[in-house]
Amino acid sequence: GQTVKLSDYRPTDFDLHAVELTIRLYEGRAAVRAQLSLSRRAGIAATVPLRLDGDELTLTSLALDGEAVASDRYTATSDALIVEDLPESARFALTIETELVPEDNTQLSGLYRSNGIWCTQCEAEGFRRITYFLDRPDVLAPYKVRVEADKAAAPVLLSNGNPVESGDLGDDRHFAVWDDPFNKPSYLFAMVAGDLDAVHEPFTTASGRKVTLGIYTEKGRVHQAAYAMDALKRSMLWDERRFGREYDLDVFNVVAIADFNMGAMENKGLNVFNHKYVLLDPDIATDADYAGVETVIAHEYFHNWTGNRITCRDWFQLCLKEGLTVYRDQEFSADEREQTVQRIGAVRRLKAHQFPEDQGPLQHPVRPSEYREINNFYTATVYDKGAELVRMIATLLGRGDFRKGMDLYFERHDGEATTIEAFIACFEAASGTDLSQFARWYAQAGTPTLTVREAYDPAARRFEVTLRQTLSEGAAGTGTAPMVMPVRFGLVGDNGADGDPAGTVCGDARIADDLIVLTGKSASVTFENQPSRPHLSVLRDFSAPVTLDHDQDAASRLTLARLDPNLFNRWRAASDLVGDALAEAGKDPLGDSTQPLPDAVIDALLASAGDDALDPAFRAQAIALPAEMDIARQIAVKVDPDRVHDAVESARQQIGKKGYPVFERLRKGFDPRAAFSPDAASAGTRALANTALSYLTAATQDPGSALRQYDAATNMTDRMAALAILAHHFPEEPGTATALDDLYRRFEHDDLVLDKWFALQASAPSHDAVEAVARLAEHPHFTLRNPNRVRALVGTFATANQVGFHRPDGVGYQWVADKLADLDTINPQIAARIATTFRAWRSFEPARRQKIETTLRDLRDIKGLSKDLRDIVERSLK
Ligand code: BAL
Ligand code: ZN
Repeated sequence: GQTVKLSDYRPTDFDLHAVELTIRLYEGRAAVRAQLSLSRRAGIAATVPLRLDGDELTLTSLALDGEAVASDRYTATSDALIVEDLPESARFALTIETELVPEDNTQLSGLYRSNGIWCTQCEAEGFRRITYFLDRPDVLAPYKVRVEADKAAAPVLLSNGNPVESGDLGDDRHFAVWDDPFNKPSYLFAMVAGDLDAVHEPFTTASGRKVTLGIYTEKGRVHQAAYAMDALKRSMLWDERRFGREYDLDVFNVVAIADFNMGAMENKGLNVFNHKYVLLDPDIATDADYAGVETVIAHEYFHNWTGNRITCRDWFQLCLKEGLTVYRDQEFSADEREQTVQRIGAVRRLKAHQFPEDQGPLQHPVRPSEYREINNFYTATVYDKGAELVRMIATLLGRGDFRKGMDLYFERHDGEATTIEAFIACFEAASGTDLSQFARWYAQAGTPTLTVREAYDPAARRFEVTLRQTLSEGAAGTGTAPMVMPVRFGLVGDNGADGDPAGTVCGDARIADDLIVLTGKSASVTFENQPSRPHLSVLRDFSAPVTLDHDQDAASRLTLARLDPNLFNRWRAASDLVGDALAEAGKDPLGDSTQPLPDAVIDALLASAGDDALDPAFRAQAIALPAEMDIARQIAVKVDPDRVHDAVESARQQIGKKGYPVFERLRKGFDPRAAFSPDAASAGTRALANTALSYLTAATQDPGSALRQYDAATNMTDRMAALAILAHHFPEEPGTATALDDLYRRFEHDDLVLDKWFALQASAPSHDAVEAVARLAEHPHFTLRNPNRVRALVGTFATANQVGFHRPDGVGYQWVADKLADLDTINPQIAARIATTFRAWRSFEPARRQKIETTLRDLRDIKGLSKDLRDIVERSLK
C-alpha cells in the first residue's frame, strides 16, 4: 500500500459546491446517482483532469451538464474516475451513476444491509464505495438526498439534515428527500432505510429552537431505547450549559444497527449506532452497559460541534475531533456521575490500551505524520491520549481561559475543515499563553517518564522535590525533546490534611498553587517550614499522561493509600502498591506467589473498601485488582502469563481471607431484590457488593453464594457478576454449566446477551480455553459477519484471556491467526483491530515470544492479505 504523508497535503484542484444524491434501493442491488456541482480552482491549468476516488465501484453512466461524456474523455476503474477536458473556470455539473450490491458488502463500509436494513458507514473512506467522489474531509458541501425504496421493505427512509419531501411512486414504492444545509465532508453522509420502530421526543434548545429527537431500532426493540433518549437530552443540555453549544437542525435522529464496525458514527443529524450502545433494559444490560450507552450517546452528539460544524482538514488531524470529543464526553460523565470514579476509569483505560500502544511497535504520535491505512489510526493514542492533551491544556489555562479558547475556536472555525495548529492558536490567543512547546505532545510519540525524587532536611525543616522528564525514542522515531508537563501535587501531613503548597522553583519549571509546570528536563522545588516530612502526593488526578517513577518510602505510600485527601491519588497509591507487589511476585520464578501482598497493603485496601463515608463506586475501584495484562506490562520483559495469573489469583484469595469480615458486612447491607435504577449511586452499590461476593468466594473456595445470586438475580448486572465468578473460578462446578445453559436458553434470541455469553466463556482462564473457543466458533450463533460476535469470541479470547491465549504450546496464537485470516476476507477492519493483540510479542519469555513472532510472519506471508491487516502485521514485526 501507498504511504500517505501529512507533509504532502495540498488542497484539491476542484471546488465542490453542492451534492445531489438519488439512491434507489431494490432487493439485491442499489442504483446511485450523484450530481456534483464543481468548478476548477483558480490557478489550476485547464489540462489538469478531475480525479475522483472510488473503491470497488461500477460506473453505469457519466454526464457533464446533462450530456453523456464521450468515452475518450474519461477513465473509470473500480477505484478511480478521471475526467479530462473540463471547463476552465465555469461551474459544471457532473452526474455519475453507479450500481452496488449492499447485500454483498461484508466490510460494513459504504452502503450495506444489516438484518434487512439498508445503512451506511462512510468514515473514513466509505463514501467512495457508494459513488466516485472527492472523498476527503476538506471537501465540504451541502447535500440533498433522495431515497427510493419498496414501501414494505423500507417504510422508514432517513438521511442527513431536515426532511423536506416524501411521497408515493406507485408500484409499492415511495421516496423521501432530505436536505442538509450545513456544509459537510462525505464521511459524515448517512442514509438508512428499513422497517424500523421509532420513539420521538421533543427538545427545545436554549434559544428556543424546537427539535424532534428520534431513535430508530429494529422491530420490537424500541422500548429498549428509553435510557439512550434520556442520555441524549442530558447531553444536549450539558453542551448548552458547559460549552454554550446548541443543536442546529429541526431533527436529530439515532439509528441502532446490529452489524457495525465502530461503536457509533456522528453523521450530521443522523447518528448511526452499533445497537450495543443504544438498546438496554435491566434484564439484558449491566451497569457498565448503561454507562457505555450514556458515554457514546454523548460523544456522538458532542461531535455535532467538535467534528461536524468544525471538521478535520485531513485525516492526520483526526485527534482534532476525537481527542477533543472524548475529553468532552469524559467531562460530561464526570458531571453526570462521580468525578473521581470517572477519572479512575479513564486512567485505567488509558494505561490498559494506550500505554501499551505507545510503548510498542504500533507507536504513533497523537497526530500521526504518515499512514498506509487510515482505519488503523482510530486508536487509543488518537482518542484517549488525544483527550489527555486537551485536558492538559485545560489544566494549564484554568477553566475560565480554557472556555474562552473553546469559544474562540467555535467562533473562528465554524464551517471549516481545520488543523491542530489552528486549535492550539485559539487557546494561545484567548489566554495569552505560548503553547508552542506544548504542541510537542501532538508530534512526539511515546510515554514520557516523570521521575520524582524527594529529600527532607529536618534541621532546616526543608523538603525538596526533584522532577525529571525523560522520553526514549521508540518505533515512531519522532523525537524526545522536553515537553510541558503539568504536575498537580499536595503535601499531605500524617493526619491526612494538605499542607501549604507554596514552594520555590529552581530550574525549568514554574509553580502556582498546587500546580508545578515542568518545561525543561529537570527542576527542583523547595518547600520551607516543614516541621515534619510531608507525604508527597504527586501527579494528582493524573495531570499528565506519563509513567511515574517516584521512589517513595513504603510508609508514605501507605499513608497516602489511606488518607490522601485527593481521592484519585488515594486510589492510585493503593493500586500502585498492589501492582508493584504483583509484578514482583509475577516475575520471580522462585518467589512465593501464594502470599504476594504485604499485610499492610491489604489493610490499606480494606480500609477504603470498608469506609462507609466514601462513595461505593470508589470503594469498588479501590479493591479491584489490576488486570493481568497491566501487570504484564509492568513486568515488561520475559513475561510468563501463567505466573502473572497465579499471582493475581493468590492475591484474590489473600484479600478475601483477610477481608472476610469487611466483605461479609458489605454483603449484609446489600439488597439484591431492590428495584433496579441505573443511576451512578445504585450502580456503585452493586459494584461494591459484587466485588465483595467475588472476594468471599475466593476466600471460601465455595461457589454456593454465587450460584444463589445467579438464581435469585433480578437484573443482568448481578446475574453476570455471579456468572463471571462461576465461569472464571469454578469451571468444574456442575452448577456453572447449568447457569451458562440457563443464560443461553433464556436469551438465545437476544444478540447482545449472546455476545456476553460468548465473551464470558472466551475469557475463562484455562489452558483448555482454546478448545472451548474453537467449539464455540462452531456454534450456530457464531458468525464472522457480525463484528460484535467476533469481538465477543475472538477479541475477548485474544485480549482478556491471558492464560488461554498464551498457552505455552502456541495453539492459542494459531487459532486466533486462523480466524483472522478467515475474517480478513470478510471484514478487514475488524481483523486488523484484533490483530493488534500480537504487538506485545517482544515482552514475553523466549518460547512464547518466538511462537508469536512465527505466527505474525505466517500471517504476513498470506497471499491477498488486506491492506488493513497487512499494515498491522508488518508494523508489529518492525
Ligand atoms: N468518528 C467515529 C466514531 C466516533 O469516534 O465517534
Ligand atoms: Zn468520536
